[in-house]
Amino acid sequence: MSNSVAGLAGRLELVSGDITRLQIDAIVNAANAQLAGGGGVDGAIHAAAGPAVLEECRRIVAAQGICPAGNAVITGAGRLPARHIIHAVGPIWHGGGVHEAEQLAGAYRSSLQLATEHGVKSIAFPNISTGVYHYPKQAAANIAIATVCDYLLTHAVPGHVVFCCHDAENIALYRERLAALGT
Ligand code: AR6
Repeated sequence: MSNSVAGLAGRLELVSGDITRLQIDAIVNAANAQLAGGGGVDGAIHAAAGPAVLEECRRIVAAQGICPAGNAVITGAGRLPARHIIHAVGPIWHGGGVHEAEQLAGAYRSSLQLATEHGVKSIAFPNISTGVYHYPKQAAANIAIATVCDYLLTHAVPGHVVFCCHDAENIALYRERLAALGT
């Protein structure tokens, strides 16, 4: 690990539990390309945020089309304590040969770029693509942490990034990886 990455430790945090409960500027949703809502963390976020957010998603798709894997859009957060929801679309795992890694990194990077553009000071990510989309969790954790670290090394905003893990396997993977960074 390089010294510069070790210096990021204070800007990274691991939290376990429900992302909808976090008091933070922005939470990231693991959305589908249609931004149509669904199960998993997407279902939990829309259920907690209320219908205004799904309506905003519909307007975005009507205006600019679907959000392909590797990209993200930003909306308000409805009834959630956060100020923004960033809807990131991760890849469906097809075995690793159809650019899934680039798309997963893109989902994290696009979310961070939106956060910077909107002055988001703190942002929480779920473990994008590791549920219904079946991305292998170890590989996804490595990509998520590496992509966030790369971005933070060259951007002061967002200042603080939370990895919000909901299942025991992801919590253990992130704990181990972040400990290696000194967090
Ligand atoms: N807070 C934080 N993390 C959660 C929560 C929660 N409340 N609930 C689940 N997770 P998934 P994907 C974790 O399936 O694989 C949807 O139907 C969960 O442990 O939500 O990107 C969308 O509409 C898992 O590690 O998202 C898409 O169609 C992680 O969230 C599709 O699923 C991601 O699991 C996206 O699939």
